[in-house]
Amino acid sequence: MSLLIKNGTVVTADQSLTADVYCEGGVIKKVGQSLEVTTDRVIDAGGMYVMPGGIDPHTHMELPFMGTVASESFFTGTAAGAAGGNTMILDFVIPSPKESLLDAYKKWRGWAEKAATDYSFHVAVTWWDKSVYEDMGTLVKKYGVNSFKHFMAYKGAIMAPDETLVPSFKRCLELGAIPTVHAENGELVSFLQKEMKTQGIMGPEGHPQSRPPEVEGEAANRAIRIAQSIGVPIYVVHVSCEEALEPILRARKEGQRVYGECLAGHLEIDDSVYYNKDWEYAAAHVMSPPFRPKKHQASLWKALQSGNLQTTATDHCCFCAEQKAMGKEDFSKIPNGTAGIEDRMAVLWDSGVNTGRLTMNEFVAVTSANAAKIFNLYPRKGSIQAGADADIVVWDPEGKRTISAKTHHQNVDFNIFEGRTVKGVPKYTISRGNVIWDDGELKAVEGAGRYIDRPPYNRDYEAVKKALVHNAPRAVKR
Ligand code: URQ
Ligand code: ZN
Ligand code: ZN
Repeated sequence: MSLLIKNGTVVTADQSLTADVYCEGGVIKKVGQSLEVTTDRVIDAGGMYVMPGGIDPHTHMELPFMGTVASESFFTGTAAGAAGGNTMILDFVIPSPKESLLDAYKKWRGWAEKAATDYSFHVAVTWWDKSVYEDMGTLVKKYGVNSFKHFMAYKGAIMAPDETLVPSFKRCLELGAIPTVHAENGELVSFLQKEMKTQGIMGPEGHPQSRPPEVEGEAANRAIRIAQSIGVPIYVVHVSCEEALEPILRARKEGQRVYGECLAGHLEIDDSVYYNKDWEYAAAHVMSPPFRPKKHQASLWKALQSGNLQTTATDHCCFCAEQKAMGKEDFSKIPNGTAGIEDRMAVLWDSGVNTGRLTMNEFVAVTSANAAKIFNLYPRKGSIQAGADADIVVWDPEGKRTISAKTHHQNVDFNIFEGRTVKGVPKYTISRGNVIWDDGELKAVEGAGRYIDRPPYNRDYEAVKKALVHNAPRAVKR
């Protein structure tokens, strides 16, 4: 299958230029002026932008969690993502405590075979012993994993305490992998949840009050300091508030390799949702970290604009009303998670590019290229150049859409952006040269997606150790 995208403006993280793009065999073959080629299909992209397909670095398709399973499958979720301009996801393998990381990885690989677009996995370290140490090595060396997740929240379930974080971060350094963290102090959350209930607060409003910004700020700071002490880079997922931004900004100012992600939801939605009289509406917004008071949104936007947060994601983890109702009598039992994979790019374009907060090039950086670079997928993904995978979105800046659960393709009965009109929508989404979102028609194919290996960053640990001059051990001869 070959495809020529003509008359468009190619927009990458680095430049914008008028150029045609010719794809064949799933890869981009040529980018240039007035290309003359024979081709199976021509898309006229006049007046539109030809950009790298979105990469969502944070999703949880069909996640078993809090006694239920997320309602979005790898097929329906990646298909909905394509309708929103996405061509790749990075999902999470989350072993139960004492479950072999390798067994969990193979289980998730089986589930993901139905994906409609390409995918890769972060693997969570939810417990620690010698076998975890070994499995991390096997996952890096044999299975193309180069990022390991640590949930500092969810005490009694998947929480990684310091005695797990420290050896796991060290192992990441040895392997040339990057540790990532969900930064909330799980001990404090557990304590504050009990405090809420003691005061008789059992509704969804108890959720944000049991995980205030300082609970996230403490964990973000602790994880960043642990990474600094060990000399390993770190990636903080779903940064939601000023208290978590503060340690990131401080560390980056000191030259520490700290990367941060923010969610489209946290940029646009505030904590008033939890005080809505309608229980179902409030519960539908229960996710962690919770949506925050409005002032945090402006700080997140500034951090994105200044390059202090590098990626945007969705944390797409869907639970329908009857699943959320598991917490009807107790907010701490409401399965945590909200959707977003179909709306992230349009919401970011509307609130970012249309308002002047982001240039189009910065939009590409934060929705695709930066995630590709941080997780070692670039330029195969996140770029428009000969040799890259033909993962492309043709963006119509004049197109409009009103977001609604009634019309979205996500397999969930609620949309946190319900009723919002956006200007700027994907006209075509191309996954490895196949047009799977075709001017409003979804043509995603179950199982067409491919697992993408991500090589480690630096195999030479000795060289890395030597570079850690600030930690150089000093011995005294006595
Ligand atoms: O914590 C996460 O990232 C997963 C379990 C999704 N749920 C959520 O509330 N963010
Ligand atoms: Zn999380
Ligand atoms: Zn998550």
